[in-house]
Amino acid sequence: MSTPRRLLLVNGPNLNLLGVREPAVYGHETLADVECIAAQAAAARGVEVRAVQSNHEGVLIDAIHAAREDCAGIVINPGGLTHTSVVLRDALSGVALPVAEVHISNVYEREEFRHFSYVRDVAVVHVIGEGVAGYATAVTRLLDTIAGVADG
Ligand code: CA2
Repeated sequence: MSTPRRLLLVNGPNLNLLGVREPAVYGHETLADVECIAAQAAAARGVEVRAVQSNHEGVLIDAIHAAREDCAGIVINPGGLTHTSVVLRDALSGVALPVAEVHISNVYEREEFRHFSYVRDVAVVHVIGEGVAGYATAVTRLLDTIAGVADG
C-alpha cells in the first residue's frame, strides 16, 4: 500500500488559548494560524493536514488511533500532557507512525517540571522553542524522514 499523503496535527490542552493569553510566552498567533502554518508547509510537499485540538485526553487518543488508517505521520504539541501522560505516549507508540514533537516555547529554559517529556523518545523529530514557525519546521522534517523511510 502507498504512503498516505496526509499528516495528523495534534494540539493538546489549552493550546486553543494561543494568541488570547500569555503572548509573552507563546506569541500573538492563534491556533488557526498554527494550523495554517502547518497546512502550508505540508501543501508545499503535496501533503494535506488533518488538525485536531482538544482539552480532553481521550479525544486526542482517539484521533491518534484513527491516524493509523490514513495518515503518514503525526505532528504533535501535547501541551502540558507532554510532562504527565503515559497514556498519550502509549497511544503514539501504539500506532507506530513517525512522530514530530513540537513546543512553541523553549521548555528547557522554563520550570524544571517542563524539562521531562514522555513523548521525547517515541518521536523522531523534535522542534523546541522556535515559536509557531516550529510547526512548519516539524512538518518539513517529518516529511523528510518519511520520504527517507519510503525511499530506503
Ligand atoms: O511550549 C509549548 O508549546 C508547550 O507545549 C505549551 C504547553 C506547556 O505546558 C508546555 O510545557 C510547553 C502549554 C500549552 C498552553 O498554551 C497556552 C497558550 C496560551 C495561553 C495559555 C496557555
